[in-house]
Amino acid sequence: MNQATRWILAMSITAMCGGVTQAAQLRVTNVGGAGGGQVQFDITWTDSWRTSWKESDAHWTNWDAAWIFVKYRKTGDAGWSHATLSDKDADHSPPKGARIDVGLTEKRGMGVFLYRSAEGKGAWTNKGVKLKWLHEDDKVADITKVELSVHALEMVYVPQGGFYVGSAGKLAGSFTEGSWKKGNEVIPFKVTSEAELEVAPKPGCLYGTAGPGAAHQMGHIGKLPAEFPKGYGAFYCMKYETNQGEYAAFLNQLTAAQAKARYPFPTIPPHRTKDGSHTVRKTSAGFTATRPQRACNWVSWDDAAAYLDWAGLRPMTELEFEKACRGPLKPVKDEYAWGSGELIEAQWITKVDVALPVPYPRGICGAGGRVKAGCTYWGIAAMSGHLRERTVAVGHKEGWAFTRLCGDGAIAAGGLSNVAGWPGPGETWPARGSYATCGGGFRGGPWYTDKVRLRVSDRFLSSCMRKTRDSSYGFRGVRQAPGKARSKTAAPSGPKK
Ligand SMILES: [Ca+2]
Ligand SMILES: [Ca+2]
Repeated sequence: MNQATRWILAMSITAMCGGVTQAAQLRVTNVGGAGGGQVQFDITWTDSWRTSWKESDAHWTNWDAAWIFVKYRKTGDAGWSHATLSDKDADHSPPKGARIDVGLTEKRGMGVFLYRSAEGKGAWTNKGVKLKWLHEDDKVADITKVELSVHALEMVYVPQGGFYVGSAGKLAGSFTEGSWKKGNEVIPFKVTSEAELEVAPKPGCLYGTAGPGAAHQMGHIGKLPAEFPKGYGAFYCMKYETNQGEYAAFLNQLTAAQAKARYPFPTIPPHRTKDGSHTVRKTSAGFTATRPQRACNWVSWDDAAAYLDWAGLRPMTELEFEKACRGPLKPVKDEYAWGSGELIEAQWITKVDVALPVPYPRGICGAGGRVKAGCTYWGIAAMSGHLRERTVAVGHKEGWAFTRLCGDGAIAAGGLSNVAGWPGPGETWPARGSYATCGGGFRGGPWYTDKVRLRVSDRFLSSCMRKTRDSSYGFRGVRQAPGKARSKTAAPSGPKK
């Protein structure tokens, strides 16, 4: 392990909040069809929470949730299909102490968020969850005659509210307020709504410190549309990078042609597989991962986009990335996702298997706990370091076509995502050296690089992407929160003066 590797976060083995480090795990069991077209199952995961706290005269509430979606296969189908769930929250049956909000893509129920209705933390089990499947809409007459599969991903609620982008320090292409002049310190810009936002080197506008042409450029000036997710509105962000077990489950439910296009292993150069970091393999029993909890590397943009479309999620924007890391706090010089400029002890994904970090938000752990666990203000793990995050670029015009449209659960026959406005596919990007300047990019840095690349506001490679796969490339998804995602008793989350 070289010096650079040591800095980088990844999976901190440090126990936090006095707890015992353990493998964070989510399990769905006892899946079956119930009466009335309902899909029933049990779900449990460790280190769940819901909490409220006060900061800078504002009250905040956040929680973690499972994003749950259902796939089915009829006899003779080549691949699995996405089940259309009822678009009405009340049609679903959460156990006592839980809430369910439906996530829609256009008007179709793609999945649900299941989360705590009251404050608490620790292991959380829900038995007998029932989701209403509109199976007749999917042309399934009898749900007991099809195979059912329930998927669940851990996510974290990032509440509505203003936040800053850009921070002081030596960064590549930080965002800045538009009155910034070259040679001066970055001026953090506050995002205060989802409305159209002017990007220009003028006072009151959003801009960046790298001009056109750079891999971390602000290559386009004009009005960033209202539909482009700015991070102000509430959204859910995956707690961890997509893991290898989740990716194998995805491959197993595609058609043979789709799976072939999305299976990384055959494309990994033999000398790069020696580290054993990527463990998804095709076997006689289907795709399996011998290290299912390990974050999924060796994925291209096209792989990530296809997974997110299939799961009913979407990529995050650069602005959402900074909100998910920093929360409502003022930027700190040289800060990492854990809210300080100090480096933390790290483990290297490809060399050791360690327990996933136990992330809790600021309201539970305080500032010191965040640093120890390497998690963001809201309790999201591994945003700085570990595998690179993928974001939709503010700095390139192609990214501006992105709306909040999420995946619809189905990908194209050839294995690509097919959601209007998403960057890519990679084959459409022009070659520019070994990187293409395009509407997608990287944030948060990988485990092995210069520590500067891990900083929240560093935009190195934020406006360009390699088309290929690499050991440091991972991804995670987000989804805007359904409108009613809030407490029954507390005020709506977000700043309350
Ligand atoms: Ca990361
Ligand atoms: Ca699709």
